[in-house]
Amino acid sequence: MSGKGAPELSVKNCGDLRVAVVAALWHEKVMDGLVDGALRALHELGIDEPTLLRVPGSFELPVVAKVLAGRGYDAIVALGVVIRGGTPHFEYVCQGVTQGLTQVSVDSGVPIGFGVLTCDTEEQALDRAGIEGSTEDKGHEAVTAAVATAATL
Ligand code: DLZ
Repeated sequence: MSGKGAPELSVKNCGDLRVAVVAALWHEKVMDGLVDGALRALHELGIDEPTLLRVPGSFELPVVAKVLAGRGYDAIVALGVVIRGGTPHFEYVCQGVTQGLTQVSVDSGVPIGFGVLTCDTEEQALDRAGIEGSTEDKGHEAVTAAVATAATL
């Protein structure tokens, strides 16, 4: 299951890459799907001992990604789910996590797979979570993109 419009990436000889996954805790059912998809993708790539860290919310993903980028990982995968509520908080969290992860990746030179869902409803998020009935598997996609990028460096 790959996402609509997402390329099929062929990634080889990457079993020795050091990969860390950092995942937020908000929206447990969706997050469980994203984390499962990410770990499945890593297993398929022969990366069987990834680091998995959990953070309270998506806003905390960039700071942990920054510390991990300084610890010699070849690729990092950031997973989170932000669902629009009735306040501007959604925009602030989405902007913070997106800009934060971009800055960490570009400044450190460590690829970061962007597996942060920003959705209007939980239904949209579940459709991308890689669980039964989903049409997309964004945790899996984020790992493949990060590892494919690391393999080119
Ligand atoms: C506060 C908040 C809200 C309203 N919504 C979400 C969300 O949908 N997804 C998510 O991952 N985190 C959310 N948070 C928590 C923030 O990311 C952050 O953890 C808190 O503001 C504390 O810094």
